Amino acid sequence: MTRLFITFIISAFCSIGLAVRGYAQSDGKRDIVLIIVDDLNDWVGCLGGHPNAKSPNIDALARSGMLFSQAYCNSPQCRPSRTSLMHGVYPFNTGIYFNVKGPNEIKIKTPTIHGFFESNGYRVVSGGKVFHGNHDNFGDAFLHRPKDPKPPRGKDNFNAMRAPNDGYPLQVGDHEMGDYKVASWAIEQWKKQTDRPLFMSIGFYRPHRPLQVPKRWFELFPLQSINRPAEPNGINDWADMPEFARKLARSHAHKPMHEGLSDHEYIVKNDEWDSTIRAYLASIAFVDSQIGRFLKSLERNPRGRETIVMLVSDHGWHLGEKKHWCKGAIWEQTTHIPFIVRGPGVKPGSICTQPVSLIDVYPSLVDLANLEIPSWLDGESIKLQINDPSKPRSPAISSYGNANTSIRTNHWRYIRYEDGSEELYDHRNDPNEWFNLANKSDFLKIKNKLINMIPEDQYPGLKVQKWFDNFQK
Ligand SMILES: [Ca+2]
Ligand SMILES: [Ca+2]
Repeated sequence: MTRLFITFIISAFCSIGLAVRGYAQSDGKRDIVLIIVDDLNDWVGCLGGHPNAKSPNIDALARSGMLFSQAYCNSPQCRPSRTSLMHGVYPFNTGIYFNVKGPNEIKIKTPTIHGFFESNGYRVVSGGKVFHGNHDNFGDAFLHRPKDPKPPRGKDNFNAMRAPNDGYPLQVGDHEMGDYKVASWAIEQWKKQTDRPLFMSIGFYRPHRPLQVPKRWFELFPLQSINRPAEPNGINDWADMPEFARKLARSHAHKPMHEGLSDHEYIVKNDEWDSTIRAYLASIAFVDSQIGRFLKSLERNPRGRETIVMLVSDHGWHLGEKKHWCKGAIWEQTTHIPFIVRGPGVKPGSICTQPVSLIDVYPSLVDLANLEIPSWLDGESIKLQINDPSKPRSPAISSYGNANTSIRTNHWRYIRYEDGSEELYDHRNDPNEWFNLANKSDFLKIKNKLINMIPEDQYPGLKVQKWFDNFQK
């Protein structure tokens, strides 16, 4: 009896000790970690985008929090997507639509998510590729994206203007890779004990091209085991696609053709479809392991605060679906991304199928930090869905220029292009977007409803047709 009583007293004391050390901070503030993966589509286990995909650490994160299974980017390129995410404003409200600068872009004056948290007393640190291109250093610690090792001389196929057939198994250890260094840096930042709560953004670069990672990650995916994306059985997917959509599929983010061939035609001609899928899968498995290294370090909890972890990608990626490659389109495969949140009040293993998009990251993290959401933000917090995943949300809006707009509700995708042509897909029956219903009279009512969701008064932008004229003669 006595021993049991003593054990009880000791364990009660330890529990109190843990509570004080753990979650009883007087200011009630939470640490926040935002992980952004570059060019990662839905080829992760928890989203089921590809049968060969291996992403055990991202999947474990999803199991420990809430997975938003219908999450989208607002722009299918790095610069506009990340600018929109970090400032919390839609591309159609800024004119920032493409990686190339447009003539009408506004200079955003409201603070980035980093600036917001800094002015609210957070220690802000940021490492790896978080912004696209130039940005000022900010916060307490900053790490530029470290460079990656290259293949031996004459073996490097990478050229951003060329087809994405640049997969190569590097003969180096993981520790030589830039993403490994980013994870190590983030682990060190996390360990620092400080009075202030932490806002940390971490940008991982793979599976962005070049698709070059250490050899052992390629070995997880024997070439014979690779599955190509599904194709409609006996139907030409292009048959019901508008001419504008076919041109978009042929384009490579509006870069020149390869001696008259599109990325897809070039890759098929050179029999490099499977090997490129393999290199993309290897790149995902590699980056997943680096994300896992960092997530493991969170178990230490040096500041004793509750922690919110969010993981997203900046846009999706095609590997031959619709005979399209890479980004620069507004179909499911280009826009669908992982979007996971873990933290206090988030039920482990929960899934929300309502649409969410990157515009919602900023207000959601502010809301989850129990701060007031600034009025200039365009997105909506996900707090309502964390409490009840069935609560409806506004559609995800993706822009590729001011007149190429996609509306994604949880059942439908409607696209209107700058020449007025349209696509309409019913995701309940057609998750691959094979059957364009835009010209079918039975669907006129839903189509009109979706058309009404396209924002009016969008900032002007470059016309995509111009690129077609230049590159697809
Ligand atoms: Ca990107
Ligand atoms: Ca089709």
